[in-house]
Amino acid sequence: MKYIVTGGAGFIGGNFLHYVVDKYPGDEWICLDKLTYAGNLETLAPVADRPNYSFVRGDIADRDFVFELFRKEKPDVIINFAAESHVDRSVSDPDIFVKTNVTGTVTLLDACREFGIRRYHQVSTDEVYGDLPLDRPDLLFTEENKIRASSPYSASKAAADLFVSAYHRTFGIPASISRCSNNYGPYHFPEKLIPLVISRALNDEKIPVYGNGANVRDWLYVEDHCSAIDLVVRKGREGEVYNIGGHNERSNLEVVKTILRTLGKPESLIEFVKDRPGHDMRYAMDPTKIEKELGWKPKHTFDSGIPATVEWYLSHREWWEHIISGEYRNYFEKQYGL
Ligand code: NAD
Ligand code: TDX
Repeated sequence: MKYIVTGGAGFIGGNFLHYVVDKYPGDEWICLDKLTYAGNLETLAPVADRPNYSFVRGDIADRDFVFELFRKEKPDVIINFAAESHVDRSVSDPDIFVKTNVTGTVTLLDACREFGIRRYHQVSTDEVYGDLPLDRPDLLFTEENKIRASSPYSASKAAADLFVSAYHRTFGIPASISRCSNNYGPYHFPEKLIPLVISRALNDEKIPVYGNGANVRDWLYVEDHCSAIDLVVRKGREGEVYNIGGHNERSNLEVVKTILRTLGKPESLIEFVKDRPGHDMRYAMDPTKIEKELGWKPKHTFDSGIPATVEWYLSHREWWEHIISGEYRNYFEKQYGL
């Protein structure tokens, strides 16, 4: 089988390729990535020399390019990780989120219509369900929840999901969707909370916490997300949505304090800053469907995943130091003024 993995030079797509390329040596894996600020070929170094892996640079929203690639490669499966993924950037520049996340997804679906496909899989997010209140811990997102996006990022991911479902129903595209909670782990770009805290604390720099730090996220170690996607693509039913999450809810302040404790750094590094506009209060996933139907189970808890992640950032300083010394520095100064 021939797979095209879009966005494979990013955080989750990169970890996914590390997970599958050696596990399935009889399959062919093509990474398609535009290499935006978030894409990094250094992330793909662990698989770069494998005979069943190759890389092609391109934009999923470029119709001519995508159609030509499908004509040439005749892929069996598309797994679409490619996206603009940072909520704060979607607040300052929504347009690119529409281009990549919506137009890019529709372009891939149109190529699937034109050339045929065995499976199209859309990597989506819990953020399409909006948020939950802090005072109702009994409430979790199920696949039946309404789509209710809050940010331009989540609106663009929700729109993409609706196109995937519509193309399944109208054109019979054999498509599936998975919606995962917040990921963390190796190769996570340091604009996101956990790698931002680790990289800044290691340099004894201030840690910006939005609002009062009470917002809750449901954290999943990235390898567990990868195993779930692998299962859904191989065994999940067409036309279905699968929620992915590991019941690891933590407030942002708890997350920051846990990392500081793990690194032996003082809590005085914490600086409360202006809140994110429209900031979602709480995400919490109910993964019962994927557990019961496909037998998926996460291997990691927050208590085992955080030390493993901190350890990875300590032993891969060159990976993130390259990033924070580049274009990202300008973004950080504009976003936080710190
Ligand atoms: P990321 O920002 O780290 O990586 C995105 C990748 O997509 C980069 O390599 C980038 O170069 C590439 N890309 C961007 N625009 C492109 C385009 N137009 N054409 C081709 N490639 C393009 O993102 P991530 O955190 O790895 O997220 C991957 C997917 O998982 C996204 O669809 C995201 O919505 C979803 N998701 C992320 C999380 C999370 O916690 N990070 C949780 C749930 C779902
Ligand atoms: O500097 C910060 N300070 C802070 O308090 C940053 C960057 C974040 N935060 C807060 C905002 C959120 O409540 O931490 C929480 C996590 O923030 P992010 O790491 O930006 O993630 P989030 O907005 O929850 O979205 C992530 O999970 C769902 C991914 O970036 C999305 O791509 C995914 O769909």
